[in-house]
Amino acid sequence: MKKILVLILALTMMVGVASAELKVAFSQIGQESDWRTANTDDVKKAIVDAGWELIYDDAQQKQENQVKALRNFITQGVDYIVFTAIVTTGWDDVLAEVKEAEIPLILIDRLPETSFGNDDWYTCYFGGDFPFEGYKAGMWVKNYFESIGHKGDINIVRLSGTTGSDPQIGRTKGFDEVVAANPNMKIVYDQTGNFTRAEGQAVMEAALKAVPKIDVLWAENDDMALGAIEAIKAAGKVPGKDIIIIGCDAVKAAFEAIVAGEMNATSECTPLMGARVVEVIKGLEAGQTFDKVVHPVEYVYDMNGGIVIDDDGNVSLKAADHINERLY
Ligand code: GZL
Repeated sequence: MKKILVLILALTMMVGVASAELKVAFSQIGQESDWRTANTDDVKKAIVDAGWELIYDDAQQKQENQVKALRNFITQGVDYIVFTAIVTTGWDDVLAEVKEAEIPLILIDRLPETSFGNDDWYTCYFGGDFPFEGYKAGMWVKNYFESIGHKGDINIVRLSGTTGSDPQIGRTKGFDEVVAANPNMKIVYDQTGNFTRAEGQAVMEAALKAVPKIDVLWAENDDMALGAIEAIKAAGKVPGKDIIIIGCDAVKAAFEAIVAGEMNATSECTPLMGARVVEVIKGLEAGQTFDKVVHPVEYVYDMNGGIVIDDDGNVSLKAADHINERLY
């Protein structure tokens, strides 16, 4: 009996030590938005809470810094790499080196593209369905204006995200599908605000000077919408009334603006990816395999709920009913 207890204790200690020795590297884009901060905090906390060693790099919005970080991770001999790519292209060489080093690559948030012709260079991806997020935003605009009996054109200003990033490409594509199907929806001004409040405010200032009549602001993230609201106020207009504003991400600051009447809707994109990262690493350690691409369920939140947002007839949810559960 004593021998069995000693064996169980030894095995427990071995598993414990093995798990603590895992080195998990995380290449993050930067700190450009509330969404990014929530994403960083959630993933870092999950890795540390799992008892693993975290090697973290903040690329400060520069692709070249992410390439350097990935090469450093290889040199350090990490066990896993968690990676979100600031833009979709320009990764072939370094991702080939990661594959060569046989380090499992767990993709979150933004997907990079490669010319490898297969998908065996990464383990799995978890992140928003960006075209669908944009599509739902477009459907919300279409159906909201129908619900208030609007007649005639709907003049839309678009603040797009970081040019060439997966969410910018996807959200623009999805929203444009709705515009193509509804000739009264007109994109009258279209510039990147690079997912930041400051640039969103600056671009909206220019749009207000250039466009005589703006009905809608569609911002591809909430931070740009919140920056634009300051420009709209400075121009003597009432945000949420003179100009209907829909953002993307569904961060708490957007819920607060909607409840305050200064914003009208936001298409959700969850930043909470830490649990999935830990689930995948623990599963891989136990020999499991995973679906290549997994998207979380995501909603649209607005002033009153009830606006149809997709082809299945799903409707928006009232932001005020969900603001207390929003932790970021
Ligand atoms: C989307 C994410 C985007 C957010 C922005 O998954 O990559 O980057 O929508 C963030 O807020 O800057």
